[in-house]
Amino acid sequence: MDPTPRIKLAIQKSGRLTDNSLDLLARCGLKYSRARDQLLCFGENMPLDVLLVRDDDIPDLVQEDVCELGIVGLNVVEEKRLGLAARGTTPLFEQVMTLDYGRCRMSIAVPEEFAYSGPASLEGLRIATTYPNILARWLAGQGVRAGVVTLSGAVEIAPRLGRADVICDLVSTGSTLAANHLTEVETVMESQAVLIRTPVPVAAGKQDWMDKLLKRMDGVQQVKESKYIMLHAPRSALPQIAGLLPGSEHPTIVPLEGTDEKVAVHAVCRENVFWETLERLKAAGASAILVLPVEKMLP
Ligand code: PRT
Ligand code: ZN
Repeated sequence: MDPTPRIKLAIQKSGRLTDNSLDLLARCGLKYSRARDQLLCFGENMPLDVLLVRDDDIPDLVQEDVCELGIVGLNVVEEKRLGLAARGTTPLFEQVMTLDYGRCRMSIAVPEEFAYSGPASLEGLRIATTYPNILARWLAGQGVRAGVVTLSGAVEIAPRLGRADVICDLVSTGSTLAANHLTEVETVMESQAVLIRTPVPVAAGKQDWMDKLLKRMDGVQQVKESKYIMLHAPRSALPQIAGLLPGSEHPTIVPLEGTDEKVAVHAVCRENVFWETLERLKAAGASAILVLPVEKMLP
C-alpha cells in the first residue's frame, strides 16, 4: 500500500520571511525536524514537507507542480505572473490568502536634488529595478515612457553609479533610501507575504490535509487580532453595547443570578480592542469588563 502522499510547501530559506513562515506553521500545529542539509523540514505529525528555497524560486516550484503550496511576497508573485503572461504562459499558481507579515511597498525614489512633479517627470529617464514587469505595468498605466534597467540587487546605488536616473525598489522603514540620498515619490504597489497554491487538482489523500492546513492558517490569521470580551450590562443598554463591540456579530447573552436587569455579554471581537472601546462600553453602562486573548479559532 502507498504511504500517505506528502504535501510540499515552499518557503524562503533565509531571509525576511523565514522566521514568520516557520512560526505560522508551528502555530498550525506542525512539528518538524530539519534535514541535515537544511533544505527540508520533515513534518512529523502531518504529511507535509517544507522546502527551504530562495524566494524567487517559489512561484516556479508551484508552477512546475513540484510544490502544491508556497509562501512568498506578493511582489515576487506578481512579477512572475506578469512575466509568464508576457510570454503567453498561463500562471499555475493562485493566491489563497494574505499572511500579514513581510509588509513593504514598491516605490519610485529619486535623488534628493531631483525636482519631481508627478509621473510625467519620469518620461525618458532610466529607472533601475529588480521588478521590471511590475514597473512596466505601472509606467504603462501612467502613460509614461521610460527605460527600465533590470538589476538583481543593490538597486539603491544605481543612480550614484550612473546606471540609472531614478529607482523603483521595495521600501519598509525608508532608511535605505535616506542613507542613499533618495526621496520616495510614488507607491507602485503594496506588498506582504501571501500563500499561493497550485490550481491543479491534487490526490485525494493530500487534499484532505491541504484543506485542514488552509483552515488552520486561516484560523491563525483570524485569532491574531481577536479578543474575547466578557462584561456585565443593563438589559436596556444591550443594543448600544452590542454596537460598540468591534467586529463581533452575535454576542452571547447570559442571565446573571439574582438580577433581571443585568446580563453578562460574551463576544469574540475580530478586531483589536483598544482602551477607547472599553471606555465607551463603560460609558454605555457596562461593568466588570474583561478582555482575553484568543489562542485558537476554527471558524
Ligand atoms: O535569498 P532570497 O532571494 O530568498 O532573498 P531576497 O534577498 O530576495 O529577499 P529578502 O529576504 O530581502 O525579502 C523577502 C521578501 O520580504 C521580499 O520579496 C518582500 O516581499 C519582503 N520585504 C519586506 C522586503 C522588505 N520588506 C525590504 N525592506 N524585501 C526587501 N526589502 C529591502 C529593499 O529591497 C531595500 O534594499 O530592504 C531595503 C529597504 O528597507 P528599509 O527598511 O531601509 O526601507
Ligand atoms: Zn530573492
